[in-house]
Amino acid sequence: MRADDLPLYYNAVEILEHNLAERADKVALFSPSRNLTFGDVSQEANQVANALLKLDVRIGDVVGLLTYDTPEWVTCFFGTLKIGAVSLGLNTLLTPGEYDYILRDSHAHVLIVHEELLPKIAEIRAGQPYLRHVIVIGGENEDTSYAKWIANEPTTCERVHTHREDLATLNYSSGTTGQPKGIPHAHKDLPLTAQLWGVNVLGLQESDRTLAVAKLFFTFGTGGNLIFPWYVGASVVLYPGPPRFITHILDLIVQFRPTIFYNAPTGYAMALAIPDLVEKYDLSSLRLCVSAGEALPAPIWQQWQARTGLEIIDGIGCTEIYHIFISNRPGDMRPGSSGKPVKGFDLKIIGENGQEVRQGEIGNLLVRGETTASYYLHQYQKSRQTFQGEWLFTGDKYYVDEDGYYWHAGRSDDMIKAGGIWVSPMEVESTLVSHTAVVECAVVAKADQSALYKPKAFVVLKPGYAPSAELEQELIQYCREKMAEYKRPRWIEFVEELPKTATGKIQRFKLRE
Ligand code: 3UK
Repeated sequence: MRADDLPLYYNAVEILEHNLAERADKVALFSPSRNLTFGDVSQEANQVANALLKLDVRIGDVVGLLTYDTPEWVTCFFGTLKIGAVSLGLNTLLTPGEYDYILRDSHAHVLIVHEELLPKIAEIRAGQPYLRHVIVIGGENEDTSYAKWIANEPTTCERVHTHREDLATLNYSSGTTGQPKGIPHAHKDLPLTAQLWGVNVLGLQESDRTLAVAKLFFTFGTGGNLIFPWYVGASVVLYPGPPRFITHILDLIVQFRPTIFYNAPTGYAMALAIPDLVEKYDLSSLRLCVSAGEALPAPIWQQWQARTGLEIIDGIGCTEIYHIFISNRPGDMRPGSSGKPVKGFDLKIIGENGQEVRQGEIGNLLVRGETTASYYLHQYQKSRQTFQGEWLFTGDKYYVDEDGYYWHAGRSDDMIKAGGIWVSPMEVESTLVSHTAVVECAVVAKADQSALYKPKAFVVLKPGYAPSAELEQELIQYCREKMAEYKRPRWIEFVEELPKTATGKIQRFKLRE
């Protein structure tokens, strides 16, 4: 399938509404709070659409969505798309300062926020130049509550016939330096990735039921646990809690019996740490597992297979391309590798001279495919470095083995993926140096006992402070409080000085060794 195969005027709300007459009564969405049929979701999404129209939201306007993976995430998402507005899926783990930046940068007019996350917005609300309305999910007694907001809206709404290249979604992704970058995707990208990976690689069918630990605000989650299953009329199970509550997640598998399970490598390692995993949890509903976000080490693949009898499909995707473009596939796997190119995407691996490397050599991975975003919002320079004509510079190092499998070989920048989510070493460093005991520091990725990478800090102390286990714990705790928890360093090594270039730049590669 190519973008040209879609109608010129195509709205991705079609993914929810196609074939609705036949499947109106099928459960589309299972969740701990409530289950909704396709008919229910469509009606509630229409109510959201009508309520947004009343707030004067029009085609191209941005609607922010900051909530856990609850049914409202889904109704607000499709309600936004239906009227041609752009759904900004916000990471629930950010700081008020980050929300402040993103809300300004995206020009969101409306923000729909879960009541538990509202305090982080309340702090920065007053200074927002574009944000006109805040709707609160929960908070039943307030005037701005979601329930009241949609209560009297009609359950039908006319679809805005967007161009297939009109923007549908916006996600922010962090880089080594500076603020996170807004990555806009068009309506066409959603059905395209659904077909190219969801159907062609995963073999999704109407009878499937998916469950993802990866959140809906992350395109790994939106694609895997919403767009792709609904594209074929399959159902989804939503898990609103944090990825570390592995036993809750396993309980959900037992309760809702999904056939496909998405997680990051850390999630599989956590489940494997449960001694009586398969005795305690009935995983027999599952036919496939998926891992992405960071490389899945072969030992985790093998242990999972040995213990559960299930194969994990590891595939690499990125927000710029929306989803997975190199993937293992059922019946064709090489544990430890990312698999082979997904049909519909072209790949090249180039050396420092810009020429393609020979088979087996490591180089920079570039990808070409029709689901790729065109630019980073308000980031002309960064866009030109990453979106190189038809090719996307991924920032990943790769090599290909003699059988054509692609192997991840690190990043070309200093970025760390921990638990499948980005950690910028600079951010952790600036947090650490704000502590009174620290002169300077450098943060790099270090492999833990499961061969998964986590931040490690090398710290130079101020005169008068001596290295100690207590100070190490204090610094880690300090980072926990100042940043999202997953960004904290897991180890701290106190050093006399940091390796630097003649110009004073920290040589992180030396510390990685
Ligand atoms: C790294 C991987 C090795 C890699 C994502 C699936 O992770 C996703 O998107 P992000 O924009 O990050 C992209 C970067 O993450 N990475 C992701 N998957 C793998 N490295 N093996 C993997 N399997 O550095 C890549 O450039 O946060 C993943 C689907 C949608 C996504 N957005």
